[in-house]
Amino acid sequence: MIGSPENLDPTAGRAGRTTDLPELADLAEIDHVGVAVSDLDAAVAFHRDVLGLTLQHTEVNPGQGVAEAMLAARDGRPPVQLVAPLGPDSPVSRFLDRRGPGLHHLAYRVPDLASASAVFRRRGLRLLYDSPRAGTRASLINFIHPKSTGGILIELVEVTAAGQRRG
Ligand code: V0V
Ligand code: CO
Repeated sequence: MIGSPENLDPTAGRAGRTTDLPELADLAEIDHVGVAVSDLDAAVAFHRDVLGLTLQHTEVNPGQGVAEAMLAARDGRPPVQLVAPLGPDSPVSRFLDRRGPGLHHLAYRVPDLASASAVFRRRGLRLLYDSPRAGTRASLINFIHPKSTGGILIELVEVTAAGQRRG
């Protein structure tokens, strides 16, 4: 089921915002774009040495089954998050098997993940987790299933005080 935007009124409030909905999930900005890779070192080398992005951060996230690297064009701009599977049970491993390397998810930052998740759940979207889980740099994360969004795996990210970064 794809969430239907029947309440979208492009003339109201912030351009194109759904102001007549009773509540807003409050997507703030794009936090990062996730890219699935099979060889993290090779992908980092390409994005850094060929594309010229700056490597900002690397981390292993056993809960998500990935090793990751964040690279950005400029400090303060949304990074690309390269995610490589830690093993065959990783969701990224299934993705690579089925589709091969490439765009994997789009992450939006929200001020309050629990309430944003609740808003989208009430709108009928399929949230993957009942409660927030650990993301990169001490963030809290949840995902909206691609079947609810027209084919995009959407990640919701709440930056915590412990993991303060750009902006
Ligand atoms: C699967 N599908 C996708 C997709 N992955 N579509 C778009 N983008 C993706 N990334 C499609 C797939 O082609 C099938 O469509 C359908 O979804 C299958 O859904 P499923 O049977 O429910 O499940 P799986 O086994 O394909 O798994 C999909 C989900 C899984 C989304 C449930 O990947 C998952 O749990 N993801 C959340 C965790 C994750 O991805 N972590 C890695 C990033 P057809 O063929 O049936 O039409 S970690 C991260 O970002 C971190 C740590 C961070 O930012 O802090
Ligand atoms: Co991510």
